[in-house]
Amino acid sequence: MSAPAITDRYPSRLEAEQPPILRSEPVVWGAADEGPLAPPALTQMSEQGFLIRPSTVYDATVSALRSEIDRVPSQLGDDPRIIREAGSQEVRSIFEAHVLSSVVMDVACSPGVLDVAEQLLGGPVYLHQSRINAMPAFRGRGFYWHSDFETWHTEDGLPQMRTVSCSIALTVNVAYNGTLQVMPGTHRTFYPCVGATPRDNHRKSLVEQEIGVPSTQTLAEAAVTSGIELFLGQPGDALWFDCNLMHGSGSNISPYPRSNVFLVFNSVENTPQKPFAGYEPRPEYIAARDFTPLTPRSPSSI
Ligand code: 6CS
Ligand code: FE
Repeated sequence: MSAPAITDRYPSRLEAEQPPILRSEPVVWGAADEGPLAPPALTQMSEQGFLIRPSTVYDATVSALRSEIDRVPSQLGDDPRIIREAGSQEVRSIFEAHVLSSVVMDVACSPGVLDVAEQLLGGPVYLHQSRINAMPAFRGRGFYWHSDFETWHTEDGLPQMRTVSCSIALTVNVAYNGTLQVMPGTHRTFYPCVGATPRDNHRKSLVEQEIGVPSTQTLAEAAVTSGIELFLGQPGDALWFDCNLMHGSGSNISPYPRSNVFLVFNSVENTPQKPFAGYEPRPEYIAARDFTPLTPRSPSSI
C-alpha cells in the first residue's frame, strides 16, 4: 500500500489560475515576553508582514560585511554559490554566506538578530538560506514580484509559513537604487501561481524569476488593498519580512550600488519535506539541510 498523500495547503505551479488562499498559520509565533520585540512591533509584523529595525549592526561590522563581497568571490573563483549578472560578470549574489563568511554567521547569531528570529518563529531556528546580495550601480537588475514562501514550499519543500527573512542594509537603500518594494499585508494570503516548475529552475530563477510569480491581474488586485511601500534604510538597518510577503525590486540605474545581507531563518519544527511542486530538492547552498539550531554569540565577537 502506498503512503497516504500529504495534503498540500498551498498548491502552486498549476495548470490554470486558482483563487487566493487564506493563510492558516500565525505570523508571529512567540510572545512579547519571549524576546526583544515589544507588542507594537509584533503587531506591525503580524498585520503588515514586515518590520524595520534601525542600527541592527555596528558600522565596523557593516564594513567587514562589505569587504566579503570582494574577498569571497576572489578566493573561491568559479563556484556555483557565486551568482553573476546575466549581461556582465558582476557579482549579484553570494549564497551560503554564513558558511563562507564567519562575519555573516556571527551577525546571524548576534543579539538583536537571533533573538528576534526566535521570538517571531516561537523557538529554535536554523538558516534555510543566506546570501550577500550586491546590486551593481547602473546595470543592476531587480526581481519581479514574488512570495519567497511560494518558492521555498514548491521547490524546497518547506511545509508551513514559519520562516522569516532579515535583510541588513550594507549601503543606503533609497528609492532610486533598486530598493525592495513590498505589498503590506499580502503575507496573509497565498497566491497560487500558474506554470510547472522546469527542471533545474534555480539556474535561471536566481538571475531572473519567471516561474512562481502571480499574474499581473492578481498583483493589480492585491495592490488595490495593500498599496506598495519601499524599504528605505541606512547601512546597518534591518528589514524583517515574513516569508509570504509579496515583494520585488526594480532595476538600479543609479550610480549607487545597493547591497545587503539576507538571512532566512526557519523554525526547526518546519524542516523541508519533498518539494511540493518540483523535482530534486535544490542544492544545499540554496536550501540548507543542516538543521542544527543556531546558538547565541556574544556581541564582542562581531
Ligand atoms: O529562490 C529563492 O530561494 C529566492 N529567490 C528568488 C529569486 N525568488 C524566490 C526566493 O526569494
Ligand atoms: Fe525574495
